Amino acid sequence: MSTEKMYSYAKEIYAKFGVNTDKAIKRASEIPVSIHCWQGDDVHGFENPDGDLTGGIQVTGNYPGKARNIDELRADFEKAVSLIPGKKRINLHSFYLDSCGEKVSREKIAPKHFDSWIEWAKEKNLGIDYNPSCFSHPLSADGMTISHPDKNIRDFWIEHCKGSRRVAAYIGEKLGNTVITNFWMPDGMKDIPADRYGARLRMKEAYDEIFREPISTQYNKDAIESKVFGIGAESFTVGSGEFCLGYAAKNNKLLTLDTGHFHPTEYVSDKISSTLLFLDEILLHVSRPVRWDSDHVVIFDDELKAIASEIIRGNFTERVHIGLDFFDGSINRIAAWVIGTRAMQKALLYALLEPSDLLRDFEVQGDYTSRLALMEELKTLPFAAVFDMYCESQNIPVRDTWLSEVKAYEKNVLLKRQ
Ligand code: RNT
Ligand code: ZN
Repeated sequence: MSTEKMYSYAKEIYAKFGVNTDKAIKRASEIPVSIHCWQGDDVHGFENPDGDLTGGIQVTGNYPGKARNIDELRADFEKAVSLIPGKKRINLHSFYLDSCGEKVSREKIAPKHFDSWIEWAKEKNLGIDYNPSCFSHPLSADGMTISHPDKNIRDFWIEHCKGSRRVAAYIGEKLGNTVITNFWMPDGMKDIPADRYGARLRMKEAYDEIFREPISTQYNKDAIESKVFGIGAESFTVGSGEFCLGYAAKNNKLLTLDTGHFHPTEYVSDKISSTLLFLDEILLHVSRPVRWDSDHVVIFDDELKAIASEIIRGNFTERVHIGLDFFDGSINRIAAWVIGTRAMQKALLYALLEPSDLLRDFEVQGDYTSRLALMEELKTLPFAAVFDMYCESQNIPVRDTWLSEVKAYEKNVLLKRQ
């Protein structure tokens, strides 16, 4: 049956619940999703071909064909976004700079190193987001950066972060599109610390210094990301949940909620409504923790649906910035981008197809029977037909037809990279 036929049937069913599927598709297509560049090369960057990934995060797998340079990464990213509906941004780490072969120390990374990214993003109609890279570096080797007890090391990272804000502001101005800069620090300790307060005080003072220079929020907005633990930082992370929430609330920064950065029974979907009472905006790092902060590829699961519903029910699309953060080196990396980002798009559309007012009315009336009954029935409405139409209307492959394109690209491009 054609996509149109299935869609018209679905449209009729959703209309019975007062939901307009055309409008839902249009709204879904307007919500930007920031796709992380680092899925394309296992968080490696272009700084050091032999460098290891450090900072307590890990990529496993050795699937052939990973991008080895800027051109390959861009080509792979272009392939991926051609298979994903909706509005897209690219999220860059500073060690993805274009230094034209020159070695540039992190604290010297400057706006000009992103000129070619800006040109490319304009051409591809992508917004850009940004991150200082405070890991995979000799000066982060003992697990501390901006909270390091050694002032020289601290200052090095503070300089890098200050420079990152300047790069981001430059990109934002050139693109005429605000960049969100995410500050994630790996700082922590494997074993029980003797002075938690001291380390956190150093981190607070470092952030104060990093954010001292006034930069228009028209060009750049700063976000800080908390974390509960990392590999080699199991006993203590300096930038804990309370630290980052407190800092963001007091200093008018965005808080980054990564779905893998909380205890396993805590859910980011539940944190959105609380944090937005005290913060103007937040950034999400949508990931999929499996037993730990494993950064598995995002799938269309219950927590993803719950996150999207919270954003849509509260009408928070201007205040919640959606970024993805997963990395898997054990499967085709382009497929990983497509699977994860299409899952996010599905979740947004799914949430937009919910008759939220009806559910809320049941709740207010205390009719929890109807609330649960309707929530269950909604799960088996013909959602797939609406998602197919969303893809088709944007000239994006419908259902699994994108996979053959990735397989062909693997054969013709990726496997030739050996
Ligand atoms: C690490 C954080 C962080 C990184 C990226 C590469 O646990 O989630 O956001 O994954 O910045
Ligand atoms: Zn993250």
